[in-house]
Amino acid sequence: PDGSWCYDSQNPRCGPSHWKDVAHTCGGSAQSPIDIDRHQAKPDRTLGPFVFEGYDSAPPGPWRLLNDGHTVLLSLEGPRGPERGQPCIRGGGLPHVYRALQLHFHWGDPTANGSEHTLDGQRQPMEMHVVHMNTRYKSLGEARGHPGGLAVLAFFFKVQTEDNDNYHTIVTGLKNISHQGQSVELASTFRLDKLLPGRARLSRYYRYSGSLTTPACDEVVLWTVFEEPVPIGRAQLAQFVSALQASPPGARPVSMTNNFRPVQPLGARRVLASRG
Ligand code: SG7
Ligand code: ZN
Repeated sequence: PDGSWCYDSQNPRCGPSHWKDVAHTCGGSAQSPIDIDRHQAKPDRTLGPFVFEGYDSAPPGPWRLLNDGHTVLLSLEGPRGPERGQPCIRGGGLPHVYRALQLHFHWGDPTANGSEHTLDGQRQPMEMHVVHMNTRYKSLGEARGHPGGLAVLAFFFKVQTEDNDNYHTIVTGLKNISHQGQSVELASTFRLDKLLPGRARLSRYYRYSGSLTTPACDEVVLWTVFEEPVPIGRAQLAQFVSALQASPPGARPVSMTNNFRPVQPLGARRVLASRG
C-alpha cells in the first residue's frame, strides 16, 4: 500500500537512509531500533514484573494474518475493534494500561540474521514486536501523537532443530499470503502467551524510549526488549525468509527479506534494565 519507503533488499533507492526524506521524524534523536549494550544498561528497581491480562485465554477474534509488503502482521482485534477479553499489559514500569493491537516480525535472509535490536552488538535470528496502545487514547492515530502512546514488546528468537508447535498456525498461514496485500483469516484465535518465552523468563528485560522502526518513525514508543529468546524451528524460520514476497500478485517478484532497520544512535538516552 505504501510504496514511498522500503528496505534496501527491496530497492536501495527507498531504503532506510532515505526515510528521513519521506518522514522528517525518521531523522530525529530518539529513534529505534538501538543496540542494547547490556553492561551499559542501568539497573532500575521500578521495572517490576509485567501483568499480562487476557494473554492466557483465546480472545473472540477472528484474527487476520496480513502481508503488508513490509512484514507479516497478525491483527489482534476482531473486525469490530476492541472487545472484552482483548489482551492487555500493565506493570513492567509502564505508566498506564496498554491494549494489544497487532504483532509482526522482522527477519533476515538465508545467510544472515535479521533482528532490529541487537544485543551486545549481535544481531539475533528474528524479532517479534507486539504493538500495544495506551488505553487513554481512542485510536492508533491519536496514540501516535503522544509520547508513551504506544508500548511495543520485543522478543528475540533462537533457532532450534525441532519446530515450535505454538507457531504452527502462523507459519502455515504464510503460504496463503505470499504476496503484498494478501491476507487470511485464522481458523481460530489462540492464547498469546503461547508465542512468548515461559512466564518465569519474562522478568528480565530492557527499557528505553524510542520510535516506531518504520516511517513515520513517531517518537512515542516505550520499548521493552526481553532478554529470553523464543525458540523457533530452523524450517519455520526458513518459511518467513522464503515464503513471502514484498511485491503484489503479478508484479516482478521481490522477496521479503532483511526487513529490519539498522540500529540508530542512542544519543542522550539511557537504557534501563529490570533486576528480575
Ligand atoms: C510494521 O511496523 C507494521 C506497522 C507498524 C510498523 O511496518 O507492523 O503496523 C501498521 C498497522 O502499520 O506500525 C503503527 C505501527 O504499528 C512499526 O512498528 S514497530 O515499530 O513495532 N516495528
Ligand atoms: Zn516491528
